[in-house]
Amino acid sequence: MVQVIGLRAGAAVTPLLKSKRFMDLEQMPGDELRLCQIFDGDQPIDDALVAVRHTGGGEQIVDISMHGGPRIVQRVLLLLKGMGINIVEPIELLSEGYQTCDTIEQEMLELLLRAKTRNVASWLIKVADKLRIQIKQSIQNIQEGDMDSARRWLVDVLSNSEKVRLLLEGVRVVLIGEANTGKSTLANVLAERERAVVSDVPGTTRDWVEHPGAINGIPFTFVDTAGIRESTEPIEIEAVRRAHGQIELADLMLRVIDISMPPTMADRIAIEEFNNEGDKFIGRRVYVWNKSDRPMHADHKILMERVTDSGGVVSAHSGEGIDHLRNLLARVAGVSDFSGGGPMLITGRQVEACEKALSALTKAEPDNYEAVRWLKFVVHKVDFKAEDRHSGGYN
Ligand SMILES: Nc1nc2c(ncn2[C@@H]2O[C@H](COP(=O)(O)OP(=O)(O)OP(=O)(O)O)[C@@H](O)[C@H]2O)c(=O)[nH]1
Ligand SMILES: [Mg+2]
Repeated sequence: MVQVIGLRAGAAVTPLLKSKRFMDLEQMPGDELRLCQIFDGDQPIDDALVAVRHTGGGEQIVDISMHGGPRIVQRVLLLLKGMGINIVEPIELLSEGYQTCDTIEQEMLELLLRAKTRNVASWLIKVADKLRIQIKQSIQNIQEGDMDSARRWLVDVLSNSEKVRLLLEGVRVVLIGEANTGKSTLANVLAERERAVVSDVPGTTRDWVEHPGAINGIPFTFVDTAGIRESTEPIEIEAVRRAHGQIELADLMLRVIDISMPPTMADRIAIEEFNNEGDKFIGRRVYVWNKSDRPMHADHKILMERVTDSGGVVSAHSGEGIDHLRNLLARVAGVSDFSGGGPMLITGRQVEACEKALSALTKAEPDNYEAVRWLKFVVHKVDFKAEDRHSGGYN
């Protein structure tokens, strides 16, 4: 939703909108919603529901709820900007205290604006305080000569930082498999949304489609790709090439096999790959046999036995096995035990500072002063060069 606020905001946005009924947004009562079309010049670009609120101070607040995705919203923002409307970045909406917060708090607030689930948002709010407390504790440990505790904590917190990326950006699961195995249907079910185009014509999906979803409050993105099959059609060859490109970007690979059809050569090769130690996806693969509501082709039994803890049998239609699959995906991604736990480093800057602190502590002759400085830097970004090494001391 785009919100336009200001004196005569209604009049300002009226040129963008058309509706069946004559519409003067300035006069529109506050308890009405109106269906409009948004125009870029003569070109309609989206439908929108529009409401106008009139504040006591003579300002108007126009809410424009659009139908389309981020690109449409971006286009509307550009149009508004072109009309002289000032675009406010989310960060500017943070409270006035933002500038005076310490750096951990500021970074947390910035990430909070992008949190994809409620769970992640509440985790972020708590994690900043936990981190600050732990950093202070580590500084105190070093000052008291207990370098081991500080080192141990740093090693521990640094080893968790990859998990933070999954929590913030979401786990990326790419669905691959032969055409018509039910990848799009399954991606919809997993994301608990209806979005991708599904049909019984093999080769329906021609490009990859992202379905944002969540498993137990952890964001997941399910990436539906074009079915992998031999084709001489250029568009389809390109789609398959792009599917392979998506595999490279994924955290997990979910292979979908049609249980009701005879296994194909590609299915058999995939089974061989599952336990191939040399493969970079080892431990990050989940295989499912979809369409369990149909009679099973006997040849699959032996293949399934070769894939341990695979994901098993599911039906995107009946829902059989879907809960098990969702839990398995969370487990394989390493986020199933996430309960908010202890402190974590939430930005690259924090990770870098902790790495420097750790390396200062693990030198042949540990540099405690340097370590404390980097730990303090995690909490408060300061310009090191401007600080005199000998003037400040530890505190
Ligand atoms: N019986 C049954 N049919 C299913 C199931 N899942 C998908 N289908 C059907 O299988 C057909 C293919 O499904 P899609 O989801 O389009 O398959 P796809 O793998 O995305 O196909 P491409 O995009 O062509 O590669 C559709 O007719 C679906 O309704 C299932 O669990 N059971
Ligand atoms: Mg598809």
